[in-house]
Amino acid sequence: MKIGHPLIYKNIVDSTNIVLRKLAGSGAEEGTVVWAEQQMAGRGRHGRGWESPPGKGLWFSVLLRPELSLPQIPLLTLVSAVSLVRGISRMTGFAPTIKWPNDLLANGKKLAGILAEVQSEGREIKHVVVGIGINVNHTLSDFPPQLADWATSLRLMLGRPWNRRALLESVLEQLDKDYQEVRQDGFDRLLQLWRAHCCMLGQVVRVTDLVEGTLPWQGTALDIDQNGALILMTDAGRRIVRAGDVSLSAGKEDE
Ligand code: BT5
Repeated sequence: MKIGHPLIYKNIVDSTNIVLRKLAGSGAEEGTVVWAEQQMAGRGRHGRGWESPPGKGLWFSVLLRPELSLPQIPLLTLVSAVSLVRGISRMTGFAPTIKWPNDLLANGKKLAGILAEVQSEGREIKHVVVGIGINVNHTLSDFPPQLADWATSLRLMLGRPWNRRALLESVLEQLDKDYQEVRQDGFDRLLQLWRAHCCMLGQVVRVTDLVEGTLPWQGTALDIDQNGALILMTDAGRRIVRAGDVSLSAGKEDE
């Protein structure tokens, strides 16, 4: 298998994750990628939306059929984030930073997001769809007002537009290399790279735990564990956060 083979292009879809999940159900091969010009119902985590206007970004999904256990699935989000950083920086010379669990940031603003959705039967993983959105050629006025302060694009960061097809190829090549490495040798080396590119380890952060549904924790982001969960040191001791939203400026509302 090779990530990006086949590469299926669509003009308008609801969500590339939904299109690919349907294809996966009818036997699409591992590595299949669906790439769309525009998403009418682009999705973030936990029922949130993802703005996906035509001509501005890369909105695509990758089909994986990994031999992992369910608790390990979040590792695929972390590895994908590393691949995105490497694929983007190879083409543009600019390396975004990673914010646990699924964001790429540039100048503190959101440049890209990842949504991994798993289909399982009992403990058996049928497939994982890894959806990736990268803001490429947006100018400020291309973002809706509620995102203007929080989102950015490669063009805004680097002062020039980028060829989206070439960027897609660079990112898919890196995703393929990194996924093959993980399959052969495990996650260790890529998680070390994740730590090196992460912008929040050692910092005081505020984390809303989306599994526990408790009030936000404040604490120092120590590390990630072997399943990609965030290890946080709070006044009340160590917390392991499996799914959450991190706010970098502790005490301030920025999510
Ligand atoms: C994510 O969720 O960041 C996951 C985004 C995944 C998008 C890709 S595009 C291809 C594939 N098909 C899909 O339908 N989805 C995937 P989360 O961490 O929950 O962040 C969502 C939040 O980001 C929203 O509530 C907004 O505040 C913000 N947001 C929405 N669109 C954005 C954009 N284009 N750029 C930056 N921030 C955005």
